[in-house]
Amino acid sequence: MKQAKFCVETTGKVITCRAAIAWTSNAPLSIEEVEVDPPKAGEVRIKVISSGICGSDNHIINGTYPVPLPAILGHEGAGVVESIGEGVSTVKPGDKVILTFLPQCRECDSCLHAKGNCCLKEDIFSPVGLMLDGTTRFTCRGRKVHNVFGTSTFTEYTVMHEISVVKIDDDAPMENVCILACGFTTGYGAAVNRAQVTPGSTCVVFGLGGVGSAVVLGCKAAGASRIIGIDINEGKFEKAKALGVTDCLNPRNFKKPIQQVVMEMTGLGADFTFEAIGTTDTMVAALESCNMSYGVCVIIGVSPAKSQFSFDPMKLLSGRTLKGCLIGEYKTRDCIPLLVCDYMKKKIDVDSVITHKLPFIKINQGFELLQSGKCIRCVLLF
Ligand code: PAD
Ligand code: ZN
Repeated sequence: MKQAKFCVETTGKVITCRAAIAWTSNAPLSIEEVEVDPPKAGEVRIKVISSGICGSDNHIINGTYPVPLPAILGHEGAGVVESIGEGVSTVKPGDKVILTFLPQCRECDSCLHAKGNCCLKEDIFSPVGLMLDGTTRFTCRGRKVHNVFGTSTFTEYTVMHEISVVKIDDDAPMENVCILACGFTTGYGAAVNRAQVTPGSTCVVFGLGGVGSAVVLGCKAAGASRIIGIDINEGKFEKAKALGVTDCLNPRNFKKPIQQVVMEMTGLGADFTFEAIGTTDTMVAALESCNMSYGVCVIIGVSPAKSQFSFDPMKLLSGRTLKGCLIGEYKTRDCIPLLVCDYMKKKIDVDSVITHKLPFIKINQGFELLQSGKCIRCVLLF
């Protein structure tokens, strides 16, 4: 199979390269040769350098987060711009970029609001898997292949809208910054931005995977004095403690609900709780684990399609706050470059969340590591 090269010779031409295709759910991804069209107006074609495997990719594979298939998954990438379409002004060929699932168009109601970050050009809540003009840039074996969230990083080359492409520092280390496209930023920002964890506070983190680990780092950076980590996989506890968790709990070791255990441990409940798993039961448990009067609960996990969660509204009447957030409430194109700089200045420890690195073609092994709970974050290198 011919390896595509990054050079001006490819500008304006179709690039043939390797990609991992999800033909159906509940099946391994298939490494195939794909054709990647040149970028149209407002689009950017990118050579992918690294990509994390996120819990949300796994939800797509197991069908709890349905997207149109066949598709190229992956939404946590870093790469280099190969070519740009007409009118693109914020990146140029050769620029190092982060490939994020949440655009920042800087024109919509959310983008123009000081706090909103859920750009209305997103394709995550009812995904269509196509570019904004309703077509796709990927073809495999004569069939059109969808993108995922306008990102698609499990491919050697991808095409994205300029509004989802984040230019970063020329010296950024490209192997690790990919997780600033989603997992790290999501967890860290949930603590420092969305919850605004306060010094001396008690925090509870439900789920100690890639996202939950970044929540822990955010709580610690904000000065939390006690961080309770909750996971059914005790294999996660050693790493969690190294990151800053002070107490680890496995709900399966208790007969009573875990929120009751947290109440007993903290007296009146935690100041801040975070759900980084994606089940409605753990969302209710997180809400009920925070202080009835001033506790703040932040939902991060992606729940299965069409699920609903119910709780006694009196839980809020007493003063609790229930929030959710996407990618740590950061406006992606404005804020991710600053996080990359913080990482390069060693102010945030992105590396500690990455436990495994694999060549891209071993992507299914990466998913096995995630599904078996043996990794925190696995990064694929292209
Ligand atoms: P992960 O699989 O690395 O971590 C999930 C963790 O939860 C694992 O350690 C599991 O053992 C643990 N777990 C599973 N079930 C339970 C349970 N019942 N009780 C306690 N622990 C449990 O995934 P991740 O960290 O990449 O992602 C976590 C969630 O965050 C997932 O739902 C993903 O879709 C979501 C997410 N949200 C955003 C956002 O912007 N809101 C971004 C990225 C990921
Ligand atoms: Zn917008």
